[in-house]
Amino acid sequence: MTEPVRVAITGAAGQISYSLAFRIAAGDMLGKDQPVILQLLEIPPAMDALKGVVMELNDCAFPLLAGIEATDNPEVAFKDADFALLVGARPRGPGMERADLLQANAAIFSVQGKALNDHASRDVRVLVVGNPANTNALIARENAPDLDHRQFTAMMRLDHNRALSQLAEKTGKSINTIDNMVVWGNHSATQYPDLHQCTVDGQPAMSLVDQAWYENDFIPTVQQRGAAIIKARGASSAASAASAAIDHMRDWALGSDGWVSMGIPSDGSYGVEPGIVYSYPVVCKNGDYEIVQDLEINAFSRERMKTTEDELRSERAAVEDLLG
Ligand code: NAX
Repeated sequence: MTEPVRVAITGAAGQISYSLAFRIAAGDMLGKDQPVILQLLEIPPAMDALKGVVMELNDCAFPLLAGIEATDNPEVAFKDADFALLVGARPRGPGMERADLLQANAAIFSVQGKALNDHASRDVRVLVVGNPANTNALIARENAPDLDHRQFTAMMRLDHNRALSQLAEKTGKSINTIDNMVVWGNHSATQYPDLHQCTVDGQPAMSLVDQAWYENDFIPTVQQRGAAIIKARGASSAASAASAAIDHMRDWALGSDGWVSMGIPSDGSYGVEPGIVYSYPVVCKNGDYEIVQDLEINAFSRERMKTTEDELRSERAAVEDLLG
């Protein structure tokens, strides 16, 4: 019998987790022969709701679910965790400025970074979903000096999957004919979904669409997709966000089928400021990820990659005092 792995999820009574926890317990993230122990973190006012989630998880009688811990203490939630999905975050309240939001989340993610540093498995893989995801990942990592920076990543996979879906729809081809999709930068409206490297059925994507559609339709649709879903559903993306989180962790642990986009600590590749958590095209194998190097970047792409980098630099500047 394979030993269970420990998967911590924060914001476990929230709407993303209501899909995420169940799919992980069903084996969608780590495979149908890998038992999991879920370690669920919430804040005290949400502990009753979390009890309900635990009751439902039990009622699914998942064969792979080897245990559940529900707690409001990060040190308990992250104890020996092999995977940590940091979903819980402070939402923007009425009248809250962007800087206030960054600060409120910085307070949460610095505590969680310390708890991961002191209690998680030394090989823990961390995915930050809670917004502003890239900068929250930076804060958590700066508060975890005993772990490697590369263990802290931010979720760009939903943006990547949205880009795949828009292109598949436009070209009338299925998702699995598309290769080399890239989303650069920040999980925000400045992100840059780039089709210049992308192919559909082996043909360059840019030869199949016109520049006007690319600039005026594709890029803004992907950038604004979160807002469009809130408008339509009256609530933000949840099942698709959970699915993207599962894709991200599965590929990181088990290997990707080609290129995927991940928010990772910049090593200066493509001239991006080192240290900020920037989305790059990566290939995952042997439990690790590597940036796809030596891509040709034209002036159009360079300008957009810089805009999203500048936003991440300014986010970092706004939380400088909490960086460990
Ligand atoms: P919900 O508000 O439904 O759930 C968040 C949960 O987190 C709540 O139950 C809350 O009690 C809990 N929480 C707050 N502070 C906490 C703390 N310090 N420790 C533990 N739990 C805490 O939000 P949901 O729709 O699930 O979204 C969660 C986060 O994901 C938000 O920040 C959202 O902006 C972000 N998203 C990020 C995406 C990405 O691609 N990176 C896409 C989807 C989503 O918008």
